[in-house]
Amino acid sequence: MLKPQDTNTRETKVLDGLWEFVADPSGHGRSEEWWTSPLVGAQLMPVPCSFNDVTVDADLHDHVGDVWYQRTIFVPGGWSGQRVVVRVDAAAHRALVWIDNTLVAEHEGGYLPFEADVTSRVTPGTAHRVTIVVNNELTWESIPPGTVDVGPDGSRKQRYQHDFFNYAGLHRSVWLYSTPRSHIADLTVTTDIDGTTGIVHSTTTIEGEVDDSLDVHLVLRDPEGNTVAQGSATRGEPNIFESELVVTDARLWQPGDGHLYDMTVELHSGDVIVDSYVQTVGIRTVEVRGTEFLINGEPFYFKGFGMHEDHLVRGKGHDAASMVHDFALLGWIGANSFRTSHYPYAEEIMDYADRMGIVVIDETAAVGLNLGILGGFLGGPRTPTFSPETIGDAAQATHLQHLRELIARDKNHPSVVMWSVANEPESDSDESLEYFTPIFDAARQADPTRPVGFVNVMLAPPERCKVTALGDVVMVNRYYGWYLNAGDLDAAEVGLEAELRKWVEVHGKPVIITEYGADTISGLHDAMSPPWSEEYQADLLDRYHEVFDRIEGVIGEHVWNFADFATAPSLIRVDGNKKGVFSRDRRPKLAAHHLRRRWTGHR
Ligand code: GCB
Repeated sequence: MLKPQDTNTRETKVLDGLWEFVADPSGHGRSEEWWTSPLVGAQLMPVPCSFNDVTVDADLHDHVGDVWYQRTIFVPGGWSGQRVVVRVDAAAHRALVWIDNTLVAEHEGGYLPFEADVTSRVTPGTAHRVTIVVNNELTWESIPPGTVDVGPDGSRKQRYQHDFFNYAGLHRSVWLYSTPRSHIADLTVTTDIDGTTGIVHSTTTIEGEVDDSLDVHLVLRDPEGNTVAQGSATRGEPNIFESELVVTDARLWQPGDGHLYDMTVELHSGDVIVDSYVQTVGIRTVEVRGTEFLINGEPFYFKGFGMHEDHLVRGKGHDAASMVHDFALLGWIGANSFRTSHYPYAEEIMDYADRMGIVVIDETAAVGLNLGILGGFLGGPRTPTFSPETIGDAAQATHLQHLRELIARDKNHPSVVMWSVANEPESDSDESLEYFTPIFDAARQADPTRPVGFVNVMLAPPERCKVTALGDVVMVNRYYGWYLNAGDLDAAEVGLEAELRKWVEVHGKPVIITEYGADTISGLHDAMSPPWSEEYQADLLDRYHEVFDRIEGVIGEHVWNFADFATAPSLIRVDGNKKGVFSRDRRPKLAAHHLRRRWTGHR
């Protein structure tokens, strides 16, 4: 799905700002058809933003169910004759959209965009009412999963297995945009390198009135605006055009050097430009060979973090200032990569990663597919995860749809070097293998160019994990020295080293430690380095690094987490998860300085 943009044939209108908003705790809105008139008793709510922390209303903070957003939009008169589209970048976790009294879109999944062609529903030059109902319930059919407990008084509580707060609302921009009726509907770009030559393959899909007069012309320009390659595409099927542009002496997209070309794709009918779209292109290759992860044929070592979209007040609402600041901190500390733990991040973040030369492991929202974690760590019986009563066919269908939508959105980002299909699911049972086989197949079918993996949990060690065999890379989260051997870094070091060696030996694939870390209270210092102190976090990371450096086959380290983040209330979470190397307001803890020394050589 193409991101909206302004070109000589397209126009966008971002609908961010304050919307009318009401929570619907009794769930009457749908039967009372609240979209048919102005919302009663509404307050103003910022978009994009999670609704949970903006006010000081505890009921709204913990609200489970529907919330309603509404505003008036004005469709520019100049859009007459154009195709008009409404697009929602993210509505957590599902939404319905009405223009005036007509339902125009419906979407499941909180982290990916959806849109609707509303040309026949709007009149350019007039105002219309847009109403969006957003529902935040997590169930056995949603990704991520969860359950809703209903109390005797009808009150509802959301339960979930994952360790971050279930923020909800319109987390990213809402757009109205125009395209020509016959338009470029999709683009898929893949790149190859042959010596110093870059090859850019692209597939352009068009929709609308598809007649024989149409053809597609492409021009690739460097950042200075010089044309480096151009050509016409070959028509395969009536609505699909293929092209290959060859760039001599190509400057590659590389980690640390986000060199991007602009590819202007024009749909022509004779001399008339029917539609145009500008796609950024980074020329690079990705390959797994033995225990190496190669970018442009060179071994790459991942240094960075698992992150979260998480900020004070805004929750998961996207904000450009915070994004630029977080990337500045990634640069300061010497990180070259991150994982979009545990869901797809805003498209603006992916664009910025392309531009900054930051490598991304792009993860689905499949987190918490594991009902055995608590029992497993406490040594008790483990509840099976994959069953008809819990995570079964319905969740798998949601997962597959979400994965395909993620790849459709992010396939053209050079920064994305791998798909992570899930975080810490149950992975040592036959049922887990059965569940994940079609998921890996779907990822490879949707994108044959990138490695695929999933993130393994400590309860499924190398000899027992059945799902790792499906992936190209081993990704493991390990908490020796925290959930195991707390306070004993000598024992932690021994356990970690033995296990990592086993992963390399048993699977013979590159190993990335996608999580390791310790909860740490900013400002808690102690000469004896006990758990929760800044010294302990720094010491633990240093110990892990000594182990990583001894093992060939370990090709990456992503500390958990970049910054402290909000979670559901729990006795092991004091004001959220404190494993950040930066506090929630982005101040470095002692460990940040250790990492900076390791990753940049800075003294
Ligand atoms: C994990 C999870 C992550 C948690 C982290 C922790 O393994 O993947 O979501 O936040 O552990 O801090 O417990």
